[in-house]
Amino acid sequence: MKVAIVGASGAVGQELLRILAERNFPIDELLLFGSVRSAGTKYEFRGKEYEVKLLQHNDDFKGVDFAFTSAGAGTSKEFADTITKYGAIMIDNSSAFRMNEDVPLVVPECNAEDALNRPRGIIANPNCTTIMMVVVLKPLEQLSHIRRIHIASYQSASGAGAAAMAELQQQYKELLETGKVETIKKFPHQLAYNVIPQIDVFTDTDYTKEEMKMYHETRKIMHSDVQTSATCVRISSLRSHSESVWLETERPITAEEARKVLAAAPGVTLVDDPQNYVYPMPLESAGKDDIYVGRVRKDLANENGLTLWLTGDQIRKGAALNAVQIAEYLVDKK
Ligand code: 2RA
Repeated sequence: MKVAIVGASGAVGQELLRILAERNFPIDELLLFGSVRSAGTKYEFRGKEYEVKLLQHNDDFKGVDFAFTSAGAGTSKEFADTITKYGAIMIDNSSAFRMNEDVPLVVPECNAEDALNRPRGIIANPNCTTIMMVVVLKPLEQLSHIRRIHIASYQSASGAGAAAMAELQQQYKELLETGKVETIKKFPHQLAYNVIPQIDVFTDTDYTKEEMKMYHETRKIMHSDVQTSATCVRISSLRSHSESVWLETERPITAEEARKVLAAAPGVTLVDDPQNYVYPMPLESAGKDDIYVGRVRKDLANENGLTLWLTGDQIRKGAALNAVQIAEYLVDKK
């Protein structure tokens, strides 16, 4: 396979390199692309050095089988035709095409087969908070249709990229050294010792874009009429997002039933022994592939309700790993 990574220097681009190597993805030729800023940077992959090329409108994508793009929605929109012109399958991590009718939005554990119908040669990777949640919802939906979901998310600095992680660390350093935070660029407020109830910009629904992504993307991936209401919050953990999820099903399902299907579900690890202080936490899910779920219990405020807590590494399953799993599914289908 000839594989390209667009946005190779970013947090997701770097994780893609690690995951492709770890999973032994069949690569004969690897091309790395980036902006003027990252062009010329060298990275090692399976013992060989690769230099990042400047992304341009030319024939660089001729012969490419899979192009993993993670350089922002603007770049994806501008370069989609250039990337797919010679038949490369573009697996796009940005929000550029997620809700387009002619672009499938895929989480392999939920709707892998949607990836087979891609009229534009583009497959969209959903937003991280959505991916993590639908992996857990899918086995529950098979027990009984999920009608409604309420979510509060607890999102790490890493969701805003490598520079945001560095900014959080810098803020703690400044607090220790001077007692005052000087560096606030990536977040609207100081994040160190704080929580910020805003991720992305507000829309005219009074929900943020991140929260609206959870509404629309969940319906598209699950082929469902489910109603979703989310509050997405940035917390000062470094890596791995968490979500508190309340769901209402058509028939009541017990916590035991839910635990049983979750324990058997692909991509999910059940960590649910609260009496012994055992539940998922971001420090433990960071760097791991699965979505960890626990605190599974009946919703005391709703007869048909169930509530649970999940955490997952959003750079891995929430982005790079999901993209590679889509490509693996397509390689298997060939
Ligand atoms: C964040 N992953 O945490 C989100 C952006 N989609 O910022």
